[in-house]
Amino acid sequence: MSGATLDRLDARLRDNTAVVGVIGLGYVGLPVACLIADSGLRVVGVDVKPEVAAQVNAGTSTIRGREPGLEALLREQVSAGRLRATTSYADLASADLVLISVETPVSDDHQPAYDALRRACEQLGPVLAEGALVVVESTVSPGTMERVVTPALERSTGRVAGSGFFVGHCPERVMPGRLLRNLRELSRVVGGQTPAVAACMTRFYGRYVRGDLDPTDLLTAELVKTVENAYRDVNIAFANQVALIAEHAGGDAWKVRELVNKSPGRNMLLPGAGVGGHCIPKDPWLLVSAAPDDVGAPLLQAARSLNEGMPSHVADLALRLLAEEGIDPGSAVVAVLGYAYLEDSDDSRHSPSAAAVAALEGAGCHVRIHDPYVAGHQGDLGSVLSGADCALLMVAHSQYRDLAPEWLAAHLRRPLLVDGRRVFEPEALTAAGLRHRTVGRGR
Ligand code: SAJ
Repeated sequence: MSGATLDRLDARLRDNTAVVGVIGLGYVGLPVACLIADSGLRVVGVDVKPEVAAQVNAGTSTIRGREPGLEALLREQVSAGRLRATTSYADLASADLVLISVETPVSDDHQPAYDALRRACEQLGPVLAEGALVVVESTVSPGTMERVVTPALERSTGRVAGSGFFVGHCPERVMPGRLLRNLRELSRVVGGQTPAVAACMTRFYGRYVRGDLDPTDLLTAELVKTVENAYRDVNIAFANQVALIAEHAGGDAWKVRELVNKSPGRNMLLPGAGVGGHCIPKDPWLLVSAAPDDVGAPLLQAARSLNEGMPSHVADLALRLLAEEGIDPGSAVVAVLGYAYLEDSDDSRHSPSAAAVAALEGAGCHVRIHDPYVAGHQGDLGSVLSGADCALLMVAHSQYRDLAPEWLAAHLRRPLLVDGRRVFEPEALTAAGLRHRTVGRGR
């Protein structure tokens, strides 16, 4: 039986009559829905949370933190009638193309957790129009499109992929604070079930993406996204490994990095107090899950373990400073500066600070947390520091970079500081009378 073709979708894209569904209106789906509507197509957004659908229809962004231009673009598209949100999958029956951007976390034992993805496929299938194209934008483990998404859609539609409907994978490359800019500017790998599907997808994404659109197959698209983030995790882990060696050897990893990077073809990243966020801690595990079960991916697993160990490492530096002062951890107050996972961001997902706080409290310390961006921790820095026996800097927020070491020393009950991001010049800390440790620097 000759199945449906992509001709109808192509024709509707050309005359701007295509209807696009977006499943999952989070930090990927919402800006994507706005950009597609802004490109002149009608968009139906579906989210499992009624309050999200209601907020979107009211023109109110559901994304925390500052996202330049997002709420204005959302309001414009909603008032123009090009974008509306619902919790009902039935509204996707008119969609010629459906994007899936639901969460794809990993479980505590580092396995892909596809509940949301499977639910989306199961609920979409019964209403999916004949010949529609379904594109997964969520990051998935290599092999997922073939072994999870396609079978789930074939079961729920009762049709065969490649004739009754088509599948694609176009992983997102967003970063909090730059959602719209990244979606418009960055290149995208466009994985199609067939070259014809990939070509149709590039025509669709070309409506709003100004970066390169690189057509390829489904597996390559899955590998590119998980590899690019595993690459970053391994490189951060290398910097942290050098930091641990330098501390023990009595060296300065920061000076070493500066000189190493003068060597052609070197680009050593920054040691630090840990690796947080929604991408880097998770995506390497999605790649690991595609490795052979018996051998795994030891390099990627070791990198994850090393990076996950940095928060407790810097907490331990604080405990050692306290011990050298003869302060019992059980009676010590430690001020943790920074709770977001990234400087000048309010995003605290997978925050390394949470692990550092747990390590300090586990040793008996009383911990105070400050962060200028994270709700609940935005108190006055001076009062958070006063009465503290030690400060542990976890995030290189600008507010902290601008502090004078003398001001820190004057506000702390005891002049002890651990600098987890080398925000300060160690010599300036010493001159201000602080006893201090910096990650990556030996005594
Ligand atoms: N970090 C270090 N040392 C470094 C760089 C980062 O310790 O040299 C830490 C950060 O403090 C943070 C974590 O790693 O806790 C992640 O930082 P990140 O700069 O990688 O920021 P993310 O998590 O927002 O990464 C995103 C990713 N983009 C996408 O997944 C689409 C990543 O691939 C990008 O490289 C990164 O943004 C970017 O720099 O654009």
